[in-house]
Amino acid sequence: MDIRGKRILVAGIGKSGLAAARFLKAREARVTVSDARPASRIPELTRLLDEGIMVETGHHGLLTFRRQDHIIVSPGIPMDVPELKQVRALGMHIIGELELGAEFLQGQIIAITGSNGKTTTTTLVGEILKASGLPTLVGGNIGKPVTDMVDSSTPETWSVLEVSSFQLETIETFRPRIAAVLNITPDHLDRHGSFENYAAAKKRITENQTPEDFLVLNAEDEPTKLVAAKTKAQIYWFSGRRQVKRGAFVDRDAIVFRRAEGGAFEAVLPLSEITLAGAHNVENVCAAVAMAKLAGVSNEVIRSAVARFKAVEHRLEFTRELDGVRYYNDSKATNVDATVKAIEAFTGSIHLILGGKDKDSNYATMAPLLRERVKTVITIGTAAEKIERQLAGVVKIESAGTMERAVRRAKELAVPGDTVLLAPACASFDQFDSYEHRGRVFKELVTAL
Ligand code: UMA
Repeated sequence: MDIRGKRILVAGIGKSGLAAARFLKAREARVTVSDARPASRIPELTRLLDEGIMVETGHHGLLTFRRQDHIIVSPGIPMDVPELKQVRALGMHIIGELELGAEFLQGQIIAITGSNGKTTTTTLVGEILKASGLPTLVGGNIGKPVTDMVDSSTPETWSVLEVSSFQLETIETFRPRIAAVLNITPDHLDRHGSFENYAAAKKRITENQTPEDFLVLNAEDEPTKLVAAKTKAQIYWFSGRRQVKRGAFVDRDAIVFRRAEGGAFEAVLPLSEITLAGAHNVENVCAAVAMAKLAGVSNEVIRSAVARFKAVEHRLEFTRELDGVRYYNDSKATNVDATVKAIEAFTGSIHLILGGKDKDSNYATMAPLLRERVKTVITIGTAAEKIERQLAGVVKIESAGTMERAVRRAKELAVPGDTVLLAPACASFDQFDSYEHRGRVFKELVTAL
């Protein structure tokens, strides 16, 4: 994309917007940023103006949008915002921050998407590649905008990117050398409108791949398997349960890799060396093994990097044991499927903190599992009423409202041997800045008990 001297609007002044605006300014574009938040809630405002970036706050102005050569959208802004819809109808060039950054990244890209497990898998692949000595950068939806990675990249770099459905909605040429879809389960239905639209956005990860590229797919997840029909890339599978034609899978008590259909298995690592809890994490490790093998990493390096790898913060993170009760922070469980996976990681006696901002989710699907393994559901946030309605009669439910009350109540209810689990199945934005903020508050409250 031609940047120098162009009028470019960046919509949204969050992490992505700030990074994109500065990236464009450094390349001599005439940059404007536009954010629906009022000026008083944008701490970076004065600094942006000092840097020569024009700022629009409090609304998105149609005129501002129309005056541009290009528009860069932050992932959190839906394409059906009226101003974007209108300029799109006029044929204006609109891309996301991921597309912009990826166009300028040097080296090769590994891109990982999925409803759950993205962050753990992305981090793990990054650790394995680093351990093998390859120049590696890790970023994307994980919290580091891609435009922020460009200056550190070289032709030898492997950039391991976590990519979300929001980011994939606004790609054009994004082409990973290795792409992976871990799973597709209902999430963000409030934004995408339907499961089909959400799955379609995820599938776009492979739309520019060629036969030289690789696509790693979950053999156990039906919606993910359908992506195979959409690709020109070479498909490798992963499975935590059975043999796959080619790819990484669990064979008795080890993860093995088979490079070619009908070929021999190579033992990569014993399951006993995986420190992460839960069957879903065995799947994540299988996916990471497949990607690392395709990037050319040796079995020894993969094995030792996996053995060293500890849970990422806020993903089934062990927080504390107090009076025989174990507390876990899975604040990243922002949808029903992630919460199901978190519950499945324990055998029973769980006090589960559920709730936050609803995303059009159906909590009733958890009923059988809750009956089997959960002693109490403690609700928080604006979704509480819906959760209580959908789960009435399934399990004992207590309404706590806030995290503080929820943690206190969980401590009162739990007896030695029980588990207190924050796995809220909702977004955090009704009470917190982010799921990280929510997880930190939970951990502080638990530590203070
Ligand atoms: N805004 C507007 N107009 C709107 C809506 C929002 O101006 O109509 C403004 C907001 O006022 C705010 C800004 O846009 O100032 C926020 O932009 P954003 O929501 O895109 O947030 P960023 O801070 O740029 O963070 C984004 C990702 N956020 C989302 O996709 C919602 C981060 O993923 C990501 O780490 C970051 O870019 C860097 O790449 C977070 C996330 O929740 C972790 N992702 C979802 C998920 O994982 O489920 C997809």
